[in-house]
Amino acid sequence: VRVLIAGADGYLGWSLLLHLAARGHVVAGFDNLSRRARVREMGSDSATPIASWAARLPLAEARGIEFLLADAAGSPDLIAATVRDFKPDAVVQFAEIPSAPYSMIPGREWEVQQNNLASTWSIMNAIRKHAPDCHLVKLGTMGEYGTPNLPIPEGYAEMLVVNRRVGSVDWSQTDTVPFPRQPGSFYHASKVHGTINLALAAKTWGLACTDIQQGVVFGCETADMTHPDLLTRLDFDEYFGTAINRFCCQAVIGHPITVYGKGGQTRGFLPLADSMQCIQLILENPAGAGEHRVINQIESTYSVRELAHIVRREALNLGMPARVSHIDNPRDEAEEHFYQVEAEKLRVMGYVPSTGVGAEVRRMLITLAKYKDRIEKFRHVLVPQQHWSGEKIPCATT
Ligand code: USQ
Repeated sequence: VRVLIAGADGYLGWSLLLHLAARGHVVAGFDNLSRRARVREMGSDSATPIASWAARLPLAEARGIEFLLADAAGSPDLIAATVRDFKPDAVVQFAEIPSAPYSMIPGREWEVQQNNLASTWSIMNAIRKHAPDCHLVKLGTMGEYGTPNLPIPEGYAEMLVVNRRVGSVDWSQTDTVPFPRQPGSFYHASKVHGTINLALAAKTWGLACTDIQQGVVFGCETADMTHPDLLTRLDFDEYFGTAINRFCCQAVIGHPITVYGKGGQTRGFLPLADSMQCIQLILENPAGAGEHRVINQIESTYSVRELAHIVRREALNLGMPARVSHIDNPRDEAEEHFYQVEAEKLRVMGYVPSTGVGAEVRRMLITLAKYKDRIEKFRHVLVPQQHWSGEKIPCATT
């Protein structure tokens, strides 16, 4: 498959470039390096010492990967020319700002939505114009659904409206409709807007679209990162770090593991290597023309509290003095709730989970211990301050 990856310098993008190139696919990628800049602006850095863009260029070239500087949101003409010249069979859209807390900073809400909508928009247009048979694989999020008191299907569901009086008639009727999206941040809302645009592009332009509703990814390496120069980034600050990755960095430097509120928040998680395996399967089994295919991409579900204790257990076994601390929840979210997710499509395609969460956490702790000094230097970014109300005050231990 000829694959063009938008957002190729990020956590998932760089990992996917290496993964696909190692498996015989023809790969090109582009990025505007904004993730590097935003993490620096938030006062942090990647825990792993990633190669600079200039140093990544020859590493990519040596693997036959074309690697370009381009801004998906800001340069639609350049994106169109790239699609025209590379003639991809598939484009993977990762070029979005992926942070819920960042999107709740007063004044940044629209920056996130504008970037995320514009980048997908320029890719959809480029495909429509220059590669109408190309498969668009867009990264959405499980957070689009929120935490309804219902099992979450893969995108669409039968809806039964019971006994609604319209005029003088009582109606009870079913239809297949998009499952309700209830995002909990302006970032998650941007992904919902993306889903709506993708569904419409499939329906009206005939684009072949896969909309991945991915859970929280964790892990700091894959089998393709055979040398430290090939490592992908791993963020641990309150904005761009995510639950397990942050917990492991905290454990490595003996900082309390920060469970927000009661910790009953349950989410779908999957290791980085499994995210790569799933996207490869999706690329090798494309959606049909005019199809908006929604896939829930998770390995299994856990509460944040359970995960914190798994990280603590694995860290203690490695002699790290880890402890779990509950702190005020800066977010507006349910802390105890029902959560059941249907995630069958990838299993049908052949997805086999590679490892258990405990084993992957252990591997992460061993790798991250090598970069303890880098994490220690940014200890101040571990306690969250950005509240969903817009206020910025450090969260206290409860
Ligand atoms: N949480 C903690 N302690 C922390 C960090 C997070 O208790 O130190 C809790 C949060 O309150 C939340 C849960 O862990 O309930 C997940 O938070 P997260 O920061 O790991 O993930 P989230 O903000 O939901 O977003 C991340 C990625 C995003 C992706 C999403 C998948 O940043 O790009 O879309 O995971 S999902 O969560 O399924 O929507």
